[in-house]
Amino acid sequence: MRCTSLLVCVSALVTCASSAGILYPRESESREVKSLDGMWNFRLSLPDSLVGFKERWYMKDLSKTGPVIQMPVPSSYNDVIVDKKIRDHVGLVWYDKSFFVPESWRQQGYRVCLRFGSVNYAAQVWVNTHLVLSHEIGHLPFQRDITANLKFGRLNRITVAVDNVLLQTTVPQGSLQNISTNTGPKTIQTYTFDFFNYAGIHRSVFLYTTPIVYIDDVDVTTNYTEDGVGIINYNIQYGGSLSSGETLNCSITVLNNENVREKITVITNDEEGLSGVIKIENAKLWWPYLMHEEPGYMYTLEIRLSTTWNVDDVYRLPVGIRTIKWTNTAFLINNKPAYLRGFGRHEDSDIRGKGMDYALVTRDYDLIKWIGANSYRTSHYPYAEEIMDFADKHGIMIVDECPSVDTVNFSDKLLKKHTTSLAELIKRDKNRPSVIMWSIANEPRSDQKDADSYFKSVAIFVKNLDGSRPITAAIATQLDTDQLGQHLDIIGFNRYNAWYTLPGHTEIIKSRLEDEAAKWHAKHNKPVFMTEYGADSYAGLHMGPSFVWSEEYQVELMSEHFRAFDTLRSKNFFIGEMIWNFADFKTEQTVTRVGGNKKGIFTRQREPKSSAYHLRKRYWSLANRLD
Ligand code: GCB
Repeated sequence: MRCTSLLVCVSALVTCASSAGILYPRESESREVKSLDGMWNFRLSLPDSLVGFKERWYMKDLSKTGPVIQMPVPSSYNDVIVDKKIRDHVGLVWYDKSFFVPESWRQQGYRVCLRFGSVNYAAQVWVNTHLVLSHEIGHLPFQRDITANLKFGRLNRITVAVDNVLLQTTVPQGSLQNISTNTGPKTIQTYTFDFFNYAGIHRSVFLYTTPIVYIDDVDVTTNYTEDGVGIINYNIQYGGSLSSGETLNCSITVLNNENVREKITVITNDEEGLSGVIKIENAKLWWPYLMHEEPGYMYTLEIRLSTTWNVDDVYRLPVGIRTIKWTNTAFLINNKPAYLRGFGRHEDSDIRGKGMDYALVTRDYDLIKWIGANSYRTSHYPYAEEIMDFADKHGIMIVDECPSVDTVNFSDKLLKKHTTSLAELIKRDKNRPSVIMWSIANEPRSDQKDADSYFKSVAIFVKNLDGSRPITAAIATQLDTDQLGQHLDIIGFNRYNAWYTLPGHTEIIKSRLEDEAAKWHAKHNKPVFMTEYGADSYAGLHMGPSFVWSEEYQVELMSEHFRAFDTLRSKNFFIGEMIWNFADFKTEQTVTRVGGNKKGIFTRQREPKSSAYHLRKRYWSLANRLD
């Protein structure tokens, strides 16, 4: 076998979800956080994909192995650089960077962790020539205590190998194809999903410190009583070992968002006691945007872990108090039925690709609120934790999706990785009030042999990890052959009437859509929402009478969907509409796309098309509010 990828050749080193926590690094009295973002050395692994391993590039400065360029982190290397060779590279690339670790960290007895928010798709990481981390499945964080590998008071080197190859056993799936070219044989990556295979170090890289005995993870669920008492159930796991005779104290303080103490609970010397219940009189609930005058209300759980001989550890976790329930016709938040007005989205913008960027996220949330939406699906993979923080704070409900997209050829190996991606996602996002559902897949071939048992296993797996939220998926398979819907709590379906089916014929939409949604409900007796519909439009293309790809056609197609949605809402099982897509986005090169997918109601530069104004009118009126 010719080795072309990390996945094929060193898969034994790839870690699976571990039982340790993955709390977001936050500074406190006991914790320092140092960012390793900035410019890193970068080079492609050429002439062959494994040359970096053969020549052990992790043993020396990358700049000593050959010519390097400077690459920003976070960003997608295959978007930011204007070099076709880099954009189209299939296989491994290498990054390295020097960083300083203060001597004071050793003096204070800190434990130092290295944490990546996301590297796509697979990564191996060395610190000062020691292999410290391996991770597969992009879009999810991974970390490790690297204290033993550091040189305190000196410069250290971090080296990262990144592999963007997708195979039939990765999540998402892809294939490699060999083609002949003028300069000899070449391997190209192919995949069926409709977004660009951005690669690189996509989110922030942090070093953070903790004391030797530390808060490793926190689980929170919330509720409230009829007389207004908010309930926070918590469970805290600690890491590090206690010496014999050493006792553990944990105190928890809840701060409201004016930083006023609400309630203190103290538990002493009792590991069992790291679970408990906090009650808050006259609690303020977490509400979605436009469902309440103060949406997204967050408390802070201030956790202090003290031991007899070690330094205290302090971690502050944002917490929203809300309940989620679902019946066979409705989805309820704080016991009120909620109707989802939302989008499918992508982490995508020009130049940075999927690189996390606060300015972009701020603009996006501004636009989401401007348009009056209250929700979106993280199609088709988990979004950055920083983006999810905005959702918590602004009251935007999230259908949180794992990276399983267009899944075919169901195998045990794939199932293992698919469930690993969900385990890592749930561990990361379990405490977020904004997360209202887990989406276990987008458009799998759920009519294929084995789809039934495969998705049954996925659904049971998720339910065992979190029974407090419904599971859903975006189904594209036809209703009579689909085998996935039966395993879900809420049915999501994608349909492109008058676009891929009978383009130009918007007159088919209303009756088809009403008929299909009613049948999904009748088949499964579960709530139904539309996870995708839409039309491409090329911003600035106007045609009268309307014609496919014009702004007028996109608006007309939306109007027909709105008419169907209105009828469906009156039938009382239809819980939401999510247009595809929030903004135009980059895809692989294909003749059916003009510079990428243009179904955005905003352009890639976040300028509104005619459809944005049209959707705005609808979403504000659905919220029963004039803006
Ligand atoms: C779909 C996919 C989405 C595509 C969209 C389209 O059904 O779920 O990833 O981008 O169609 O525009 O074709």
